[in-house]
Amino acid sequence: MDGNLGAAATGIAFDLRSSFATTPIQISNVTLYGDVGVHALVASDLRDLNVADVTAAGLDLDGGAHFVTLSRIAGGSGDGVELAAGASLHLTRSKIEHLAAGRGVVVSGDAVLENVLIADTGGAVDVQGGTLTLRHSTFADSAFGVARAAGTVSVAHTLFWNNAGGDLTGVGCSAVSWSNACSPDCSGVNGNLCVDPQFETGSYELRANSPALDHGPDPIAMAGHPCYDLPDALPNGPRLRDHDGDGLPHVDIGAYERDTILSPPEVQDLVWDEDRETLRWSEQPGLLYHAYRGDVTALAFDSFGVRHDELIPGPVPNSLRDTDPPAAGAAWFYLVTADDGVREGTLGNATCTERCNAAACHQP
Ligand SMILES: [Ca+2]
Ligand SMILES: [Ca+2]
Repeated sequence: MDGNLGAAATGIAFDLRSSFATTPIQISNVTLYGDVGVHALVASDLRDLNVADVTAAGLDLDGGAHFVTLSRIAGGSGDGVELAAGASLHLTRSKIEHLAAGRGVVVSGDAVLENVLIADTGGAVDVQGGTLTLRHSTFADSAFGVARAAGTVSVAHTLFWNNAGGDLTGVGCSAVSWSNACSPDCSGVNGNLCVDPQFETGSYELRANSPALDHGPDPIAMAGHPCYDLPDALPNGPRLRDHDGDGLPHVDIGAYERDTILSPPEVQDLVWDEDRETLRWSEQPGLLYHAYRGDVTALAFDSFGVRHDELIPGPVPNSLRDTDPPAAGAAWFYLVTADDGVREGTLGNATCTERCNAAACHQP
């Protein structure tokens, strides 16, 4: 189903039952109202849902495996998501907010939440059993952050702030890493912080001076996963971006990665001449350029070839010329960076991540 309005003034908008128990029922690009948005006894794949003003539960997941992405649950008096024992949920790149008294997610099954914002609710996640794996999320301005009565909880790269009844209840700081939690104060444990995250006005994105920016483990260990952050301004922003300009694309704490454009910026408009030996780009006054070359099979976010500045002839700073062909059947890649004399600019984006440009990353 795609592109519909399920408006049930009372009752369930979509009630999913199937004899193909493990084949997920797909619903996308739908706005739902009612007592319950989706009730599912079987597997589902739910994308681009807007679940508004429900009175019982936005998603009532009683059985099966569920994948939910790019969705928003907001308003109403019910819970956002209820996950029963025996069911599983992967909720990613989604928002649950402005629930009058309802909890964001109630977990009795096995849940993975990643790149999720839960704010202004009667409690972000209530763990009554099963497992909760929480990564790269922001939980703020709710009655509580994570409250565990039973089950297992692990938390990483998650930003808690201003949750009235505490950020973590029944969860020790030893189960939390690279996160921001102040109640209890988890700073000093597993790379955690307790700081004012400095949200932008009217959103939960991080300001340029936020101490939660670039606060994560070695980006090489992250391997570019998850790929994207929670989309607001930018639909598919890489999860790993370098904010402080040290060449290392450390992940930011929380659901949003800040899109910082450092100076000098990425080199633009690269195009080959007809001679197939000369590569040109747009020149900015006052900048120097560096060229990197390597075998195309070795190109990765932390492997960007060897610097070959001799390919850039001095009088023409906005082109390189390479008369050294690769071996038969092989191919070179080229990367070009700008340099203003203070710092070298970005190597651009690889899959899911900005390319690492620091000595620690360079693995030619
Ligand atoms: Ca970053
Ligand atoms: Ca950095």
